[in-house]
Amino acid sequence: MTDAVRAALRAQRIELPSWAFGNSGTRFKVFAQRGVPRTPYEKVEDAAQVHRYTGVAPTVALHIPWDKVDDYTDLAAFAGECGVGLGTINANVFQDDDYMLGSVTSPDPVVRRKAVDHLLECVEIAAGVGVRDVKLWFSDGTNYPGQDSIRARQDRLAEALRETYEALGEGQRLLLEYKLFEPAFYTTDVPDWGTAYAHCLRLGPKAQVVIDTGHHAPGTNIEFIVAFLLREGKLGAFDFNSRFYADDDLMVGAADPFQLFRIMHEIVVADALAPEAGIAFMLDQCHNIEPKIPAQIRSVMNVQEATAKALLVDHRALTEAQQAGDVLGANAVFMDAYNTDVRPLLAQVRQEMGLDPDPVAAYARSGYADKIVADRVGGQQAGWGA
Ligand code: PSV
Ligand code: MN
Ligand code: MN
Repeated sequence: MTDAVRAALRAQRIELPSWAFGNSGTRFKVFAQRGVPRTPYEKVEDAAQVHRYTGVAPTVALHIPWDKVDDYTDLAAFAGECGVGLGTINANVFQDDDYMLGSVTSPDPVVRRKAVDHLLECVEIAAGVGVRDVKLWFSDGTNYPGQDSIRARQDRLAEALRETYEALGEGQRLLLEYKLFEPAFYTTDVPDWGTAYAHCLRLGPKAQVVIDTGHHAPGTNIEFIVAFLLREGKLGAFDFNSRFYADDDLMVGAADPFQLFRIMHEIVVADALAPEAGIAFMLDQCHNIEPKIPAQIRSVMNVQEATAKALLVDHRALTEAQQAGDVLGANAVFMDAYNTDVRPLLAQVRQEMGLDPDPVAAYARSGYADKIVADRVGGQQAGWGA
């Protein structure tokens, strides 16, 4: 059993967000850190450090235009030299004055055209560097009852998604991310998994839903959503992070490691962990007060720990207890796995991969943090505060 568990952990893949490496903050203050990347190339370099010490984070997601470069093929080649590859292309139609009343759902057709053109540009960028996924999140919505027609906005959304979907190449996917609220406070045009699911279903097989773990009402049973979407073949990806209150973007597994375990359990039960299963496990986080590279390393480790625990669930015993109606027995099997200390197992997995068993310590010893402080003067913001 542990051979299979260790093999699954060695094969696991977690994608890093380029924006986690830049300065970020809240709407109150961005605390600048020294040595942060000044260019997308430097973000890729930092992401490569995370992969170097964890061995399971070989791709870095880009956010356009935060990571706009003249030549994406060149950036992809540079990433290759650093030992990583480019991952999901994230569209950004939420930081332009034109989008005050929405992007693809704006009442203004000129604004809608501009937004869809950006989505098409993202599809093209992805295709140009052989990337499978284009991820769409819309800040679109309204602040006041009566401000705009809820129905008309759904029609405009469907139209924009259709045009983008039609542009996808062979093997490409459109990933639609939902979020309950913010920045819109009354209605949001893609507020929940049901809305995202319904649009993806209409679009076709290349459209799938993204679950950002920070995008739900408090108390939402996210693992139920995971189970449902997996069963329907409509779960495309995760944006992992954790939250105490709203969309906090804290390190995954920091606020609620038990929830992360429950999510990973549904993944394991559905046999959806391996990269071939097609679920992209991405981080979507901001490190406002903590050092960014170690925070990404810690986040990857947190996902690995939850995954290892999920892989250790005794499924035979669990099924037996479930079928016997043994409520407490089933729960005990589940909790036994959760309460296992998997850190020695993961240390062993890392050694089998030729890595240091302690990625955080290995990175700290490397001197990279001092080097970037010395080399890089004047970091750029991740985009949120820009
Ligand atoms: C929106 O809150 C979101 O989760 C989307 O995924 C954006 O692309 C991302 O944050 C940027 O951090
Ligand atoms: Mn997200
Ligand atoms: Mn978010």
